Amino acid sequence: MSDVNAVDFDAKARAASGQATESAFEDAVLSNLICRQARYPDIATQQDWYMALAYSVRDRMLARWAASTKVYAAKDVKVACYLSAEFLIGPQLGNNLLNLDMEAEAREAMRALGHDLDSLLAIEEEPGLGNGGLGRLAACYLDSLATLQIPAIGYGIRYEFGIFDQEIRDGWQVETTDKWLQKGNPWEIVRPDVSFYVSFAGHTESETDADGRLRVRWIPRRQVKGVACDMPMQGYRVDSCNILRLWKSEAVESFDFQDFNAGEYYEAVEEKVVSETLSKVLYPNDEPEAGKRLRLAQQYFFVSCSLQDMLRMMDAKGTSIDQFADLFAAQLNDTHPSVAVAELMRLLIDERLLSWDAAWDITRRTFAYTNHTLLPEALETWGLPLFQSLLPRPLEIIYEINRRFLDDVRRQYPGDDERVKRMSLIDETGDRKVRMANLATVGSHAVNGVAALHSDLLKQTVLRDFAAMFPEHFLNVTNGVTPRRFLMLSNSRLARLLDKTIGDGWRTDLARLDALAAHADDTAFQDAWRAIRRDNKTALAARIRNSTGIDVDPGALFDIQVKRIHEYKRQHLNALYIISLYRRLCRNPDLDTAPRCFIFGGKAAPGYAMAKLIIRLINGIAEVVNNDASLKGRMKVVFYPDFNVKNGHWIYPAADLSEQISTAGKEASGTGNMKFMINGALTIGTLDGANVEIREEAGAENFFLFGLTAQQVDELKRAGYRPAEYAQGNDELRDALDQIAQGRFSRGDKEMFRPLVDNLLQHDPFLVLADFADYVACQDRVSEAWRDARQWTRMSIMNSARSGKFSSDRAIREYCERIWTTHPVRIDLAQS
Ligand code: 26Q
Repeated sequence: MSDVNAVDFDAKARAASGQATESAFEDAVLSNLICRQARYPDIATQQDWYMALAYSVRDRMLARWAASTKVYAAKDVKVACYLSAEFLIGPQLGNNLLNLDMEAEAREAMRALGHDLDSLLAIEEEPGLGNGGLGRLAACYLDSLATLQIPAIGYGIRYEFGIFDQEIRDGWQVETTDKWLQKGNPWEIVRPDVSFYVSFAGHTESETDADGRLRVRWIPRRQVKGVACDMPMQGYRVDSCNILRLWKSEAVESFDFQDFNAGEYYEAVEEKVVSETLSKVLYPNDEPEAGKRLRLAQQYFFVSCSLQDMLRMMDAKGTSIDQFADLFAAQLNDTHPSVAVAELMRLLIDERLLSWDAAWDITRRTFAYTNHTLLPEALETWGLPLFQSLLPRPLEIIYEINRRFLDDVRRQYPGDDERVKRMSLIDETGDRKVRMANLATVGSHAVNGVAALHSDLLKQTVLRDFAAMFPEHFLNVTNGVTPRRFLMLSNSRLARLLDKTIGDGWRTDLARLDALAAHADDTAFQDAWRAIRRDNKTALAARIRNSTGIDVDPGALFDIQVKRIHEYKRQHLNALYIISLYRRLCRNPDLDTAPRCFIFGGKAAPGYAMAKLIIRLINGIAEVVNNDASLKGRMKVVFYPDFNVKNGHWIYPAADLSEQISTAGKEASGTGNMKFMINGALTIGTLDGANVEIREEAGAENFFLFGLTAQQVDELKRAGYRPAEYAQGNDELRDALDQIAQGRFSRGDKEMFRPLVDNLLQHDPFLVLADFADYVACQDRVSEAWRDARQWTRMSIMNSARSGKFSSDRAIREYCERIWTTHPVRIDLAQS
C-alpha cells in the first residue's frame, strides 16, 4: 500500500522524529503529524496524534475514492443520490479502520509510536448532524452503499452546530452547543472549486424569448454560495469509497470594496454574516414555528446545490439532459428535501430550456420518496406567505404542478371535489400552506414506508388518495442498520465468537447468522456468549459510574430504553412500571425478584416541555430508588446523559432487554430495536413499526409482546377513550400516579409533575394508561424468564441468529433493485 502523500515525507519525518520506524503506516502518521499538523513528536498532544492518525487513514481512503470516482465518471454508470437534511454518521476513525481492515496495523503502528489506539479513538468528537433515527438511517445506508459497491453520493448540510449536547442538572435536561468542529475535522475535504449559487426572495418576470417561448426570470433579492465539503465513506473490505457531500453556505464574493461607501460596506458584511448563518445550526425536531424561515432556506439551499452538482456531473460525462434520470436516482429522505421536485423542474425549464412535459418526465423518473412518519402533526407544511417571499419561482412551479395534477385527479374522479381538496399540494382549509408530502408523492415514481406495518398504514391514512390513484408507486422497504458499526465495531468480542462459530461470511451477509441457531442449546457456546455479554455489561457499568456516579450490578437484568424522548415512545410508561415495581418492593421487602437495572438515554427537543418533564421524572425516580438501602441493590435507575452514536456503542451490546413500547401505529419503524436485537437483547414491545417483523423473525417465543394493536388503538380512540377509568380500575397504576402527584419523586414538590399526571388522567393521547396493565404483566413474564439463565441465553442467541433481515445491506439491495435500478460497480485499486 503506498500512501500517495506520505512517500515524499517519510525520510523527513524519520529524521525529524529521530526514530527508526517499522512500517509504512507509521511513516505516514509521522509525516502527517509533522507536515500537516506542524507538530513534532516530543510536543504532540493526544489530539495531535489523533489527527495525524486520522489523516493517514483518510489518505488511504482517498486513494480508493479516486479509483472509485474515475470509474463512476463513465456514461453508463448510474449514481444513487441520497438527499437528507440529516446524517448522523457517528465517530469515524474506528469505523474507517474497520472497513479498511487495518485496525491491527494501526494499533501496532501507534503502539510503536508510544500511543494507545483505544485512547485515541475515545477522544474523537462525533459529527452530530442529525436528530435521531432518520439521520442515523441515512448514515447506515451510506455504509451499505459503499460496501455493496453501489456508486452513491450522500447530499446534505454541513451544520456548524449539530444536535445539542445534553447535560443533566438537578435532574433536568440542559442543552449546550455542540462544538464538533472546534478542533477541526480531519475527515473533511473542502472543495472551493465545487460551489454553486442559490437564489432567495425577490420576484419573477416573464418575457418571450427569440423563439417565441415564454420564459420566466427569477430576480432574486439575495444569493448564497454553497461550497462542497466531502467526507469519504469507505466500504467494508472493498475498494469502493463514496462520498458524503455536505454544503456549507458562504457569502457570494461579488462585491467590490472599492465601489462601496462606508454604509454599503457594513451592509455587505452584514449580508455575508446572514449568508453564513444558513448552514450554522441543525434544527431539533418538534421545534415550534419560530425560526422556520431559516429551516426552509436550509432545505432549498442544500437541495439546489445538490441538483446543480448532479447537472454538473452530467455535463462532465458529456451526456445529454434527457439521460438525467438514467444517470441519477435521487431519494428524498422524508419531505425535508422535497422542494427538490420544484427545483429540478426550475433548473430544467428555466436554465436548460426544456419543455414542461419533458422536464416533468425527467423529474418523476429521478425522484423517489421515503416517508418516516404517520403523526399528522409531524407532516411538513409551509405557509404560503413565507414560501412566496423566500422562494417565489419554486412556488410558481409548485402551483403549475398542482394545476396539472388536479386536472388529472378531476379527470379520474369526476365531481369528487373533496378528493381534489385532500390531494391538492396546497392546503386551503385554514391559513394556506404547501403540503410537502403531497409534493414529494406527486413528484416521485416510488413512495415507500420504512416497515411493513407503516407502509400499510401509510396507504390507509395520510397517503390514501395517492395510493388509490397510483397503487403501483407504493412499496415497503423495511429499515436496516449496519452490522459493521453496530456489531463488529461496538461488540468486537461477540463478532469474533461468531467468526469462530459459524465462519465470517455473516460479515457481508447477515442472514448467515441463522447458522447460530444450531448452537443455541450448546452449553459451551452459551457460556462463551454469556461471558461476553457480562463483559459488555461491566464495561457499561464503568461508564455509568463515570458519568452519573451510580453503581450498577453487571449481574442485574439490564433493561434499556434509549431513543429520543417523546410521548409516543412512552418512556413514561416504563417509568410508571418502575414505580410500581419499587412500591411492590417497599410493601414486601423480601420479595424474590430478579435484580434489574433500568437504563434510559435520549434527548428531548429543547422546546418540548412534556418530554423534558419526563426526563425530570426519570431522574426523580432514580434519586429515590438508588438511595433506598432497603432495596439491597435489587433495583437501580439510570438516566445516561447525552445519548448519541458514540454512547450507543457501549449501550446496545450490554442490553438484556430492549424497550420498544411505543403506542401501536405511531413509530414508523424504529432502528434501535434492530441494533439491540443483533447484539442479542430480547425485546419487550408493542406491535408497532418494525417490532412486528422483529417478532416474526425471532419467533413469538423469543419476544415479549404486550399492548393494544394499531387497530385497537384506533377503535378505542373512536369509542371515546377515558384514561381516568383505567387508573380507577388498577390499584398499582393509581398508586404510581398518586406517588408522582404527591411529590414523592420531586422532593415533596406537588406542582412539578402536575402537567404530566393531569395530561395522563385527562387526555393520555398515547394510551399509556390503557396499556399499563398488560405492560406490567409482560414485565412479570420477563422477570420470570430471567430466572432461567440458560433459557434466557438461548433466547438471546436466537434473537441474534434471526436478525439477518435487519441489516441495512438487505434494505439497500431492495432500494437498488426496486426503486433506483442501480448496480454494483467493482472498484479495484490495484487496477486503477
Ligand atoms: C422537521 C421540520 C422542522 C424541524 C425539524 C424537523 C424534523 C427533523 C427530524 C422532523 C423529523 C425528524 C426526524 C424524524 C425521525 O427520525 N423519524 C424516524 O425515522 C426512523 C428511520 O426511518 C424511524 O425508524 C423512526 O420510527 C422515525 O421516528
